[in-house]
Amino acid sequence: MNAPTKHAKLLSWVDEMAKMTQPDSLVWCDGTKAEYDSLIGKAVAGGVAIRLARRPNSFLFRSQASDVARVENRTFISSRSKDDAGPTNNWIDPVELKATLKKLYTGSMRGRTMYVIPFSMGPVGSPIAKIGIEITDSEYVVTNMHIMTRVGTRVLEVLGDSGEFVPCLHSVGDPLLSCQDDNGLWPCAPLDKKYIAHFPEEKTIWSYGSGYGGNALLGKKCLALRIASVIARDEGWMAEHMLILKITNPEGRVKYIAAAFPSACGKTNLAMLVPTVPGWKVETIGDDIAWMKPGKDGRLYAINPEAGFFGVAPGTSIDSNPNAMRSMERNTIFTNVALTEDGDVWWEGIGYDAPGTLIDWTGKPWIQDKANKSQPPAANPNSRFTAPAAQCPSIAPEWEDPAGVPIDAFLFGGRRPSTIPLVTQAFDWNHGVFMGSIAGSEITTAALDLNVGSVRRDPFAMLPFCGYHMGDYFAHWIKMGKKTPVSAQPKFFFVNWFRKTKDGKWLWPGYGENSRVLKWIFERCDGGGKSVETPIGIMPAPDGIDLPAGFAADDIKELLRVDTAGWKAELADIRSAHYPKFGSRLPKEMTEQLDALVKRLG
Ligand code: SAT
Ligand code: MN
Repeated sequence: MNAPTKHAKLLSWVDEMAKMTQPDSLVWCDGTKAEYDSLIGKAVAGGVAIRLARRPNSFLFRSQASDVARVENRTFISSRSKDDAGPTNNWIDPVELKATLKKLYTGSMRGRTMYVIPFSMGPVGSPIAKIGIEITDSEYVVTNMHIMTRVGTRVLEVLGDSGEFVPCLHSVGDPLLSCQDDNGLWPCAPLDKKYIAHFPEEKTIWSYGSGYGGNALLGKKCLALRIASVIARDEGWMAEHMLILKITNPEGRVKYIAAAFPSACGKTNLAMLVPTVPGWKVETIGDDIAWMKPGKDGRLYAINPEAGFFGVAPGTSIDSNPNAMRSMERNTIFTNVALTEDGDVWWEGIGYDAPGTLIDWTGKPWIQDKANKSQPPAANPNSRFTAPAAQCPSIAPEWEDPAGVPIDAFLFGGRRPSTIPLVTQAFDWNHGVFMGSIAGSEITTAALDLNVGSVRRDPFAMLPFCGYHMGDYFAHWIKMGKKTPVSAQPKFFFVNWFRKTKDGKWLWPGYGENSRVLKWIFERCDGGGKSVETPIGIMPAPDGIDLPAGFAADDIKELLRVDTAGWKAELADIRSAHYPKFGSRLPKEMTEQLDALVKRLG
């Protein structure tokens, strides 16, 4: 096939990668529906995908047990100096890692087709968007990239003959040596052969051995967060692990909120929230990633670089997230969910019992046994739906505006059964950066070397996604604040939907009721909102939150209480265990914030 571009650097890179990986054939992806249909057809013929009778143009893939999630311990930031990767990333010397990987890639595409996917992160041609080219030997990757990014000829047009692109090499690391096709088995390499490698100085990604999610759809975490965070640092903008939502009050005034939470805190639910406060409206711009650049007016303008949702299926139901459920009614790829007898999907927490005998995510018959608490789940806990964002009923009309939307507020949070109140506003930008830097979730199940009750810090929810030293990343946040005029700065809020009573009951209902907290945040951004100043920040006055009918006065009191003893323990932990990790690269502003807060607490 003739290459649809004259871009010399691109052509020579593709040629070099083809010589190394030795595919049977090479296809330049055009992003058309015909291409999608033919590649899905190939996956169905090879037995790795199943067409779902009950959902138009939707398919189910089942992976292998070694390939069901991002592999953080096989993910590397391979900067020239180890110090530049920082204490929170795995590092291997780039020369050594490339040599290891070149051996693995040699011949790794034999028997397969090499697809070259030109894709845009962000609306094609937007001044905030970036172009990537992913080379892959996986039809699953191409079809998912069709949904998650903007793929095809339009992208090559914008790239022209000499435009910049991020080269993203991907191989499942499973050449077809003797069989014609995958014969029903998801292709991948064993865990110790998987590498998700980033070369920040070269702005290049090499991924080997996994076909799943963020390991393989390289536009998402690899480009849009790890590599983009490096580019953003160098160019003076921000690549963040944040949802973006639009909130409109009953008078029709609008605010845009960007929010970062560690995994399993309901980011997709918040992005698609259905408010319970009458007259208020929430719409979705994005559910996972925000790229923000200062505009001429000094404000930060954000785009969602993605075009789809790669959402966790279990727990998603008409009650918890009706907009997500409606987004995946058609044109959706499901991965590792269970299959019903009549050709639909099912998962734990979908809101109704399993209808009849299912085929579970491992391909075996599965009959629900509610009495058996240790029954393995039918859907893998990290099973996913890949759905076009445009299908989301709550998508905002301006979600693809190339100029982006101006951000009014940043939210940080985590799962914190204790200490952290429902909502606190930072006094200023640096106090907000401090809040972001200490975010995290409490450990609720004993894992690895972590104790139940201790906090697993996940600064800015970027721990696995920052492509450089996290101390420098904090410094970049501080620098962005200095660049942004105070009047144009978003306000910062720390939120916690997950407070519990001493006997383990949720204090806050969450889901749509979170709109009550968003309302107060909106009012604060608008110069109102009944509030009180406390040592830890600005908090709602006792009657500041518009509460659900019958909400217990004691409960809201507890949710808005400043737990001085809890905070003191928290700050001691930050001082002794969290901040020292960043060594001399921890900006002094962070310790200043810590010292000031200790002093205010008395
Ligand atoms: O697999 S992804 O990285 O795309 C999603 C996630 O794990 O957060
Ligand atoms: Mn994410």
